[in-house]
Amino acid sequence: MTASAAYADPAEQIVNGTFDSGTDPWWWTGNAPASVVNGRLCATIPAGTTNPWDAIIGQNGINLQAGESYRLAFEASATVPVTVRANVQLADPPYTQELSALPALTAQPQEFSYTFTAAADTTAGQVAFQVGGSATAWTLCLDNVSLQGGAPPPVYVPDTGPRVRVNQVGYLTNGPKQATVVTEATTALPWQLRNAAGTVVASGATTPRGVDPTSGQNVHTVDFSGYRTAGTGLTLSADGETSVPFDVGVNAAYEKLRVDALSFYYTQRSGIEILDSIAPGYARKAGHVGVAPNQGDTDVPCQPGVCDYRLDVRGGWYDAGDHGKYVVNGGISVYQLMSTFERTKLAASRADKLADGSLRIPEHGNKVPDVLDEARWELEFMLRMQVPASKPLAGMVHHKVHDQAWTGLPLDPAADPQPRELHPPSTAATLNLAATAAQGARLFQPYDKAFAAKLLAAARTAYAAAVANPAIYAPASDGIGGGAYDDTDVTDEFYWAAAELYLSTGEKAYRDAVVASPWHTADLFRPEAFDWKFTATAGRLDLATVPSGLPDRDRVRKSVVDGAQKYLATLQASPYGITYAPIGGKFDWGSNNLVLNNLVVVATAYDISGAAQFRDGVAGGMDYLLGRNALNQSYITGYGERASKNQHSRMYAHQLNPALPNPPSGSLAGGPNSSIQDPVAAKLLAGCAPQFCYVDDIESWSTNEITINWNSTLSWVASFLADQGEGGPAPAPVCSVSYSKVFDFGGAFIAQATIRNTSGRTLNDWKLRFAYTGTQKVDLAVNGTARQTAASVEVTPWQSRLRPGESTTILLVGRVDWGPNPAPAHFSCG
Ligand code: 9MR
Repeated sequence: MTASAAYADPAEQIVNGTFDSGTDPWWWTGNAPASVVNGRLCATIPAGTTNPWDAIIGQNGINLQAGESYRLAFEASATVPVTVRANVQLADPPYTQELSALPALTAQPQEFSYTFTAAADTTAGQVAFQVGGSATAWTLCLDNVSLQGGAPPPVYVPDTGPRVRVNQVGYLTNGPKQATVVTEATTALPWQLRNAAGTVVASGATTPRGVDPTSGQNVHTVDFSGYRTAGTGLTLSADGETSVPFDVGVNAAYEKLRVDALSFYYTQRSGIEILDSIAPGYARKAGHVGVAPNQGDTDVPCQPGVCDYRLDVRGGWYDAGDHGKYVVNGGISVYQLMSTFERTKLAASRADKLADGSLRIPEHGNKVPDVLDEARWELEFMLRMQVPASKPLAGMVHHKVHDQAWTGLPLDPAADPQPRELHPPSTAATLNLAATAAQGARLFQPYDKAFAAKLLAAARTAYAAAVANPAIYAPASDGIGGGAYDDTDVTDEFYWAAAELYLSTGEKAYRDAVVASPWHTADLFRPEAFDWKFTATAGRLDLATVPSGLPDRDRVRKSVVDGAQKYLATLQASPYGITYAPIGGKFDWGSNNLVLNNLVVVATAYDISGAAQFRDGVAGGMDYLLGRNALNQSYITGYGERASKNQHSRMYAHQLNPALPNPPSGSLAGGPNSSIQDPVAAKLLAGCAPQFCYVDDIESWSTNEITINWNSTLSWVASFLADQGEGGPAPAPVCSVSYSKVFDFGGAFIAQATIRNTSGRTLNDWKLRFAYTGTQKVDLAVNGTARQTAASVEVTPWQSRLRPGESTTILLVGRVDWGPNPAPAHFSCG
């Protein structure tokens, strides 16, 4: 029997040779942009290149076996007659050719086919149409590309480790403790929990849950919430399998994650040298500061025909694994960083953990909370993207700035030689600036009045410009050299921007816009609560939590609690504890971010209601991201035994160059994506059940990227969880406070706070603490002394001893710089 007779049906080695599922996994050189036209892949080939390989359309990852015979077939046409090369070769040096055919293309599509016998084994082969060397420009179209022969491409089987799936970091001592067992069994199985010494410390029976639709697996769940002893190195066993080790008592891990997830932004910064002393192992030169070979971002022209000016748009964060900077995605990201901070004023939380000096960033010692310093890095960039006053579309905001063509991996930002271009203004980008600059205005006021004023002015201008230009949409087609971030419905961005402007200014016009928006009363708690494209929920959450005079604020608050109930029900119905159940069942790009944003709603419901089920839901919801899933994968670098570490990035490209680092600890991978748009995922994961549509490979940009808007969600949730200690019943408040204004005129006010001791014990030498959410400043207290640092007020009452049930009243005399003067949202005594 000859080798080739071993395979009865010739195997197809090409993925998507018919272009029925778009262009992936095909690639092309930057000078030959390609797209699917009438079902064929058509590429514009430039004039004036020299060599055939100066313009290529190709597919990598081709397996070839020595001695096997193969047939390459395709249909091709060219708008000018041209002879090109059709090669089957190694994808990397020395590019050894197994076949190099010379098809003569004509305007009429023709079929070509060639056979050859492979001389060597490889898993890194390539089919390459080398189409450079023409004096004139022309268009190539390809269809039905096929390479048949050899063994069927190997079926990728992920290493999923033990079939008992746990949160690989561990569980809050007093929190919920759930695990999942993948098993054929249909009846309950015994489980055992062992401590590090191997002693069984708890046991019970699993609950069969049937076939889980997100994984296709038959699964059982284990609930060991009753075990409440802190420890490290515990394991859970069932059905003859033992989980990876984990801890009980993980508050410190969430404290670390809060800092790591937020410190991710420093190494993503553009326009500043990254110092090894701050981010060990991540030092690099400042990117895109106008030093060759960079071509920006200090003096960037528009795309041809878009504008006649140039802007200095240095700074900000690189969006993701690419070097693009997008106002739309920057908006939701900076919103969540500022919201992480604002929550410290609105709920029981540890403001000190986000204070000056808390993160790994350079701006220590300036008395500004580090999370706000980091947010400012992006806000300053977004301000620079606003169209100058004297220009057409003044006040609108350019959608994005990025490279003219896609660059390869790895690439240090400072070494990026591509021209940078400003893309047209969009209503969505303009409203992203309006929303976040308005939000920033109230938060920065206590630290930097001039910056706050600048933000507020920019927000007002942007909002007015968006009202005047309500339908300038960023098109989906604008995705060359950077992401499109396209959006053709900006009613949600209008709602969000109006909400932030109203909360910061209290002005009727913005309130009217909020109330008139259909989003104000809609049930916007969809299967995915929000993301960069759907931002109405961000407005809703802030209207629910930031104090204001909104007439129906109670209804708004209740809507958040009701929405959270839905995510909780989804989580409870999922044997993997997933909060996300998309309509149609397919997981979207960045599904981990959607899981987390749903948890933001659940966490906010806890802050509003104090109902423990919501806090437990957030803790339980994190289990999925930290390893309780079908792949036994922690999606956060540095957290858990089997954590993602090869996320798609030009900077953290250790997988491609061992001299480069992996992504920093606390980097969230985008996660399972049913559409597997990138070549690696398309090839390895075809036909995947949603949870299996993920691979920790640097080239899998559609399942495994890092992104500023994903880490912002992680930061928010990690910060919430870190504030929850080890779970369990929240400590009962020591006092109740009723706060009201007794005089309010022309910016001056007198407020009265009556504090009642609701604890069963006498308070001695106690203090009252709260934070203002507006621009209030207390000058003087009556019946006590008041000390205000930024927005935080600490009152030492003259009545230093307060018996159970006893009350005391303190008057606060102060003023507001601008904006409304709402009562603080949260008080604490002790
Ligand atoms: O996160 C974005 C996702 O929702 C979109 O479906 C996808 C395709 O448009 O783009 C994602 O954003 C990418 C952006 O376009 C470019 N930078 C990397 C982003 C994350 O993959």
